[in-house]
Amino acid sequence: MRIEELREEEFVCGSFACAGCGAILAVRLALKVLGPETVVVTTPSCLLGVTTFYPQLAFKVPCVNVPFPATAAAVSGLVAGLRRKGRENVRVLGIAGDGGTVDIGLQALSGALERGDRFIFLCYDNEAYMNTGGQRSGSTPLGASTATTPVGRGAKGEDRPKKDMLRIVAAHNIPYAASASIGYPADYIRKLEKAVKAGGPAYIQVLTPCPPGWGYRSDLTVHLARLAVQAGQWALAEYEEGAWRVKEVSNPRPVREYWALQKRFAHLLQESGGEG
Ligand SMILES: Cc1ncc(C[n+]2csc(CCOP(=O)(O)OP(=O)(O)O)c2C)c(N)n1
Ligand code: SF4
Ligand SMILES: [Mg+2]
Repeated sequence: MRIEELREEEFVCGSFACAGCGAILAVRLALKVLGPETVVVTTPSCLLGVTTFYPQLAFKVPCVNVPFPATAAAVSGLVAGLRRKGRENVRVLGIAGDGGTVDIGLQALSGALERGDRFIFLCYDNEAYMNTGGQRSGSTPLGASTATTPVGRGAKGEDRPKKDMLRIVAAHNIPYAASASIGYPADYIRKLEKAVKAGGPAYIQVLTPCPPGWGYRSDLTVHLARLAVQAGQWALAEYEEGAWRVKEVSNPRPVREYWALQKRFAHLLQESGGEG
């Protein structure tokens, strides 16, 4: 499906997301691919906060909200319930932030992947716990300054590398797992389509920049989502039927170009004297 062929119908609209929120764009595109016969399961996060502002609900498809660690467990239950009712045509889409996926949601996700049910799990990765003030998560990149990995005397931001969640998921030998970026929407849409067609669990981790959390101008979201790939800070990878494919970057950019646009990396530029 090309971008021009996407449904015009919106399945998430009227949210309270910040201007330039990458997460809401990722979810909007995902639902345009999956369509109206979808149930969303989601969990405490920015997404939940900005879409379920009582009495308003921004989702136009059924949306089940569950406790923070439980997205994938609830997904499994829904898949079983729909199967029992003979409604296997309904797609179940679990959505969680990076904290809700790579940290607190990991155990439930591992169990669900192991059971082999047909569902799609979308991790929108803004690389920190944004809804609660930008604390580091297992998905925060090395060196990033966050509320809990500050920069100051004796502190230089996050001191551990980003958790390699895609490999962890792939180690469950599921039919399909991929990383994507909202800066490459055609690639993202193609991966969503593959996830829909997968004969078992499918996982997509999509990079979704966050203007207040990363400290950049809200009109730069898509630019940064592209630059992350071009500067080697985010791979567009696919694991399909046991084989890996990684998209080659045709126009690599120096990492300092990526750092320079975000407050969370400002100290790295000062340290390197601008050398990236
Ligand atoms: C068990 C539990 N612990 C902590 C919280 C508080 N909490 C709500 S949203 C959130 C941050 C979620 O981070 P992430 O999953 O990365 O999504 P984001 O907010 O970045 O979109 C936290 C810590 C909670 N609701 N439940
Ligand atoms: S804080 Fe970031 S992730 Fe949360 S709504 Fe705003 S832009 Fe989106
Ligand atoms: Mg997050």
